[in-house]
Amino acid sequence: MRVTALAGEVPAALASALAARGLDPVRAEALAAGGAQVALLLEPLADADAVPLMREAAAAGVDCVTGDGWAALVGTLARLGGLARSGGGGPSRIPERLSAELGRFLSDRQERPEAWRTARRTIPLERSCLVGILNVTPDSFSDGGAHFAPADALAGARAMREAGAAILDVGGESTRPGATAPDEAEELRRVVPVVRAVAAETGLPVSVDTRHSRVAAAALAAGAEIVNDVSGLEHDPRMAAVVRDAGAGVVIMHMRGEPATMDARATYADVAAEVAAELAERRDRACEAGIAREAIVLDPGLGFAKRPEHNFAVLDRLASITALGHPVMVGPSRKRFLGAATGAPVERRDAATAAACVAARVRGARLFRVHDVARAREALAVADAMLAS
Ligand code: PMM
Repeated sequence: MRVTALAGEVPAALASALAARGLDPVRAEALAAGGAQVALLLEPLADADAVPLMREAAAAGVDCVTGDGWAALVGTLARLGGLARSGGGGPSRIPERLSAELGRFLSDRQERPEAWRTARRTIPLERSCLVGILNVTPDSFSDGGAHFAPADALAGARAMREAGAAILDVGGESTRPGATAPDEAEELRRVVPVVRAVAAETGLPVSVDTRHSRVAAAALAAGAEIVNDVSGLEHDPRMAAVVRDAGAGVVIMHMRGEPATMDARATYADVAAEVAAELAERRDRACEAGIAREAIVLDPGLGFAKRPEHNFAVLDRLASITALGHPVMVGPSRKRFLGAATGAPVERRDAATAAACVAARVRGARLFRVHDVARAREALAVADAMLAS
């Protein structure tokens, strides 16, 4: 059974109003957080668990609606905490596994990940963190060929650093829908020299965008410190061990199937809940493989096995993913769903990209993978200033 957050809330406004009236800021924050309304979904729910859950929820002051194999709970964090503690297996209490899952959900949700641990440093995330895209591919959908030669890649990396990128993401495989993958030797040949030069010359943390453990291992040895795996560590069974052994940071992104076939798998009944649940499973497997929790960033995979309406729903309900307690990255840059909303062709989607980044920032994302770093950074500076207030 999995517990999924259905919506976020904004206790910060109440905390700041209380602090402005003289309450100790730490107490104001605790009070505001405890009083915030939270909606969540328990699924799948065994029939036998529904009755004790409804009874204990009523006793704890939590609203509970149940259906065929699921329950939705709405209540303040303080009351949901009380419900989680009512476990213990006695006849009048909720079953132990239910209270344990609920307790785990509430403690994940309380995590405020303000930093990301990589193989070489800790990257602060109090403010928006811009991840510049360096695709060393001849055929990426939006910048194909622009950085294909190593000298061009280095010039692009320097320009992105000047524009405010805090991380550079080097990829040698185009993952656009329907793309055919290069063989591993070709991917290695494209990526490794660029990673080595960019890491040495810019001093910025470099991530390698790959689904292949051999490419990841070679890039990490050449100076990369993060693995950005669009398959969420599913494609290559050796990838998790490579990340663990290097102590690398890792982006676990959501996708279904393979880039060549993923569009056929864009079917969801409740996209935000399903993406969050599938990411949570991949996160759990990564932790079981020995990857440190502080090394993991989650990404909903905008444009991967998602139709335009799915991408907008996931952005709006990013709370389902931020509630898992990891920093969240989004990569809306120049993607088709932005064209669906604006009518703009791929070469004129940077304003829409910046708008999508701001929307995601307001919903809790901290890392933004973009082509036009300067434009996104300017837009996010406004969102950062607003949220810091
Ligand atoms: N999108 C692309 C490639 N890699 N990685 C992460 N973490 N998130 C993304 O959204 C993502 C990615 C495809 O876009 P591109 O061809 O412009 O790089």
